[in-house]
Amino acid sequence: MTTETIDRIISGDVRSAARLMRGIEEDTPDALKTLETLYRHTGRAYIVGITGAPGGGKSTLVDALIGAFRRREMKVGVVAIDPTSPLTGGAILGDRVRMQQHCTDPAVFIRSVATRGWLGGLARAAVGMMHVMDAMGKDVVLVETVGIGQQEVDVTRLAHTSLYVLTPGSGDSIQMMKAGILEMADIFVINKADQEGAYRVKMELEAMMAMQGEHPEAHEQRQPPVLLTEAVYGKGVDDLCQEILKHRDYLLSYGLMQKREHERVRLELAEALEAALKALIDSRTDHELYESLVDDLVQRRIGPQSAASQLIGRLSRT
Ligand SMILES: Nc1nc2c(ncn2[C@@H]2O[C@H](COP(=O)(O)OP(=O)(O)O)[C@@H](O)[C@H]2O)c(=O)[nH]1
Ligand SMILES: [Mg+2]
Repeated sequence: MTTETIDRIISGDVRSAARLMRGIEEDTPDALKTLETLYRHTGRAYIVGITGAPGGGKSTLVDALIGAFRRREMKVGVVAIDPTSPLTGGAILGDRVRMQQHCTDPAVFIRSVATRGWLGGLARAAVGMMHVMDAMGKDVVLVETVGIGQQEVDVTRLAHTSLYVLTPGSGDSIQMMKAGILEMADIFVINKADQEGAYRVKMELEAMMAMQGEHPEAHEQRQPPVLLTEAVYGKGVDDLCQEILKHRDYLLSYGLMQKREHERVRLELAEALEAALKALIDSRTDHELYESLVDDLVQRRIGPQSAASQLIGRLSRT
C-alpha cells in the first residue's frame, strides 16, 4: 500500500480503511507494513473497553453508547472482539445486527474480529483495527470483548476507561472479586436494570469496594462508580457516556493519562515481541529435530523443558 492509502485513511476514507482492516485480519505483510506507518498518526482516540459475561447486553449497550457519543458530535469506532471459534462464526453476526442502527452514519465505523490464532492475549488484529480507527480520526473507540480469561485483562489494560458490565441476580459480583476485576474496572455497569435485583447488586458492589479500601496500586484515589442501565431502552446510557467523559477528565487533570499510555504501549510491545519471536522460532526451527524430540517426549526419554532448551540451543547457533 502507498502513502496515498495512508492519506486516504487519515482523511477518514472508509473503503481504504476497510481494505486495510481486511489485510490486518488476514495478516498480510503489506497490511502490517501500512499499519506500522500509520502508527505515527495514532494516539488521539479515546479507547473505551467494554467487558463482562456473554449475554449481559454489551453489544446493545455499545449500540446505545454510539448514539450518546454522536449526540455529543464525537466520531465513534467500534471493535467487537469475538473469542468464539471461527468455525461457528460466533456471535459476530448478532453483534453486527445489534449495532446496525448506526450503519448509515459515516461518522461511525464498526468492525468485528474473531480471535483466532492468539491464545491468551488480545487478538493482535483487534489492536490493529483500533489503530486504524484512531488514525481515521475517531474520537472514541469502543472495544467490546467477552469477559473470559486473559482477554478481558488485556482489554482493560489497553483501554483508557474500562467498563465492566454485569446483570442483576447473576451472582457475578462474587465471581468478579475472584477474578480481580474489581481492581481493573473504572466504571461498573449493571445492565438489564429493568430486571429485579439491580439495586441490590449495586449495593453489594459498593460495599465490596468500600471494604477493599484503597486501590493496591493507589494511583487512583477514585472509587469506580456503579451505574444502572437498560440498554435496550436506552435508559441510563447518557449518564454512562457522561461518566466515561468524566473519567477522561479525571485522568487528564491528575496527570494519569501518561501513565495509562505507558501501560498501553507496554502491552502492545509485549504482544509484538511475542509475535516476532514466534515467527522467528517458526522460521528457524529444525523440524527434524523437533519431530524427534516429540518422539522422545512420547517415549518419556526427555522432559518438555529439556526439549525446548535443545531447540533454543539450535536456534541461537543458526
Ligand atoms: N431486559 C433487558 N434485556 C436486555 C437489556 N440489554 C440487552 N438486553 C438483551 O440481552 C440479550 C443479550 O444482549 P447482547 O447485547 O447481545 O449481550 P452481549 O453478549 O453482552 O453482547 C439480547 O437479547 C438483548 O436484547 C436490558 O437492558 N434489559
Ligand atoms: Mg456482544
